[in-house]
Amino acid sequence: MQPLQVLIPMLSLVLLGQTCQDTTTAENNSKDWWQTAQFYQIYPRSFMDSDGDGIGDLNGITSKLEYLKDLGVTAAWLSPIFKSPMVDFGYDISDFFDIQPEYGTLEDFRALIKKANELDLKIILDFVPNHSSDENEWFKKSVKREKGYEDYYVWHDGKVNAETGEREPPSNWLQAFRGSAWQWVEERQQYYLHQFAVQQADLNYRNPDVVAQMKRVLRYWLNEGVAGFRCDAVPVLFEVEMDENGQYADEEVSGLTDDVDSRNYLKSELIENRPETIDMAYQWRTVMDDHQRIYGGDTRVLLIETYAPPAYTMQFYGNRSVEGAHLPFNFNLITVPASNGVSASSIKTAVDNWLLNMPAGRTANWVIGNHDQRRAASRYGVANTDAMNMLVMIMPGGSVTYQGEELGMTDGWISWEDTQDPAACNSNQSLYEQLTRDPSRTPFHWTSGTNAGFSTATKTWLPLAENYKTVNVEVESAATRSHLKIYKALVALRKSSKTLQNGSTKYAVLNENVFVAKRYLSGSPSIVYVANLGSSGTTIDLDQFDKTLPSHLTLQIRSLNSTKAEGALFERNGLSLAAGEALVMSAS
Ligand SMILES: *[C@@H]1O[C@H](CO)[C@@H](O)[C@H](O)[C@H]1NC(C)=O
Ligand SMILES: *[C@@H]1O[C@H](CO)[C@@H](O)[C@H](O)[C@H]1NC(C)=O
Ligand SMILES: *[C@@H]1O[C@H](CO)[C@@H](O)[C@H](O)[C@H]1NC(C)=O
Ligand SMILES: *[C@@H]1O[C@H](CO)[C@@H](O)[C@H](O)[C@H]1NC(C)=O
Ligand SMILES: *[C@@H]1O[C@H](CO)[C@@H](O)[C@H](O)[C@H]1NC(C)=O
Ligand SMILES: CC(=O)N[C@H]1CO[C@H](CO)[C@@H](O)[C@@H]1O
Ligand SMILES: [Ca+2]
Ligand SMILES: [Ca+2]
Repeated sequence: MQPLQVLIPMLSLVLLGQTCQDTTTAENNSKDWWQTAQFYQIYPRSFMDSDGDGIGDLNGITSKLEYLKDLGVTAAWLSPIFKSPMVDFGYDISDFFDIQPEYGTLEDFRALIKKANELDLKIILDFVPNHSSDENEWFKKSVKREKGYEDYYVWHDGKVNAETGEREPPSNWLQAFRGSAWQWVEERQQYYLHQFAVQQADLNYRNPDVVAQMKRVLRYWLNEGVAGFRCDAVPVLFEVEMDENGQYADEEVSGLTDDVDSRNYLKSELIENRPETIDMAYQWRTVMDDHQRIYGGDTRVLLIETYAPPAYTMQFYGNRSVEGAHLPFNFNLITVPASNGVSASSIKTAVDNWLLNMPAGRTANWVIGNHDQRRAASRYGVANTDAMNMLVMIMPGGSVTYQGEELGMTDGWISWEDTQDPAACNSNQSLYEQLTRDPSRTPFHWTSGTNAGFSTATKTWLPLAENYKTVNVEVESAATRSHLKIYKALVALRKSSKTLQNGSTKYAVLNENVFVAKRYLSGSPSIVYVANLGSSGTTIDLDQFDKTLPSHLTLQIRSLNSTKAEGALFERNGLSLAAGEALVMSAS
């Protein structure tokens, strides 16, 4: 009996592996919703304030869902809305099963889901698995070593310095917001680990109770009707295990900076990108799939936040026998060197980094901004706003918009006195502007009126960006041409073009400033994208890119300052492009 029992599971594992491999290599052109989706990130604190306290909230979001519908968005993902002392603006959760009171109630959340369902919009929540707030009940119980909670967090006695006899942290590890990753707790007489702020204690994923508890969190919100999760800071989930003496090894010095408080001062090999983390993502995928199998409905998605190297990031997709995240976020366009401008070759490198490393049969995705980065228009240059929005929309797979990118919103300027972000507050007045994430978190611009129509309060939680009177939904909707109208045209094209949904992709750098891409599908018109990212005009011959293109291309969508006419035909050779001009053309 014994050998047979062992054999059967092994056999089915092998068969399962083969079946999955066939599916991924087979030509499968019918796409699931998330594979061509337009995702839109809402930063709830700054989207819409319904009750005049200067802080965005759930009812505010609900009141603006029609705007998202009108944009053509498929799914909105909300940055954390859970109960939180707001040390890291919701990324420090004190109750994973409840809503932050200043954002609303569970009833408000249900109303939001109901309205979204009516509009056929999907809602995705932010899952913050790595840590909880130090005000979470779990943490309080763990401090007291209450039964069942003793090992909920990563606790350690620390080391005794042989020379001074004084107690020191267990290792030299640094937190993301400057300083040691270890914090002493007098009551428990131990240190706890925090990869982010002191108030964000790392959960202990080597404890099966923690793993089970966090799956409960996922199921709880799936039961409330969400379409999936975007998982925060996943690569830091697991740290290296203790050695045989019960000690944690030190990270080596990286040589990247001489600022000993900065995370970059050390390598992050022991505290990031561990293999155990990948498997946890696979387990969460099973939670998503099980939920759909039991309750029916559309695929529940798992999106993963990772800034890791491709060899690590790509593993999140799954392997031959196990499915992983639907989409590990592609941050390559975010991490390209860009400061009020960007080069065509770095765009190509970013695209290569994803498409050349992505396993066969997986779905790509494109992200140009989020609440941790300077705004896209500020980084790539205002003149390249449309070029970048076009790029994320014409490339294959899912595309992600951070609120305001559709308007070309730029960074707000925040004084040291008004600074809110812990990443900046933990530094000083001369350093904070390099570290702050506040400029991309300023309130959304709805109108030219008071507080850009975001709030009726006398003071909003962060000041508004100065240009809100000209860069806003009201003005851009009324204008004949605007970033907003171009964005909408792009979404509409994505939805109607078989080529953009199902086609293959080819791309190149034509000269130092021009990036060009083609999407093609047999029986359907090809789509050609050209962008002059430079600060002077140029003329290109598309022959150098693709000799199979027809001699003339039809202009479909042009960047704001382009003087060409939509619907007009352009010769593929001798095509002139002004500085910042970007075009989407079709070729039948
Ligand atoms: C093709 O992909 C879709 C969406 O992922 C899936 O529902 C369908 O079962 C797949 N078809 C085949 C033949 O594999
Ligand atoms: C796929 O991942 C699972 C779970 O982490 C692992 O057990 C298995 O060995 C992996 N298989 C392959 C082929 O890499
Ligand atoms: C369009 O041109 C105007 C006038 O030259 C300039 O101020 C503006 O920044 C340009 N906008 C874009 C998006 O290139
Ligand atoms: C701010 O911090 C940096 C780095 O720790 C230091 O060099 C600088 O002198 C500080 N400036 C002020 C005004 O405290
Ligand atoms: C993609 O191709 C498949 C199979 O040819 C087809 O069923 C599907 O409708 C196509 N999708 C679009 C958006 O055209
Ligand atoms: C892009 C993003 O969501 N970044 C978050 C990563 O996680 C830390 C800690 O939870 C947050 O501070 C960031 O905002
Ligand atoms: Ca409010
Ligand atoms: Ca961790």
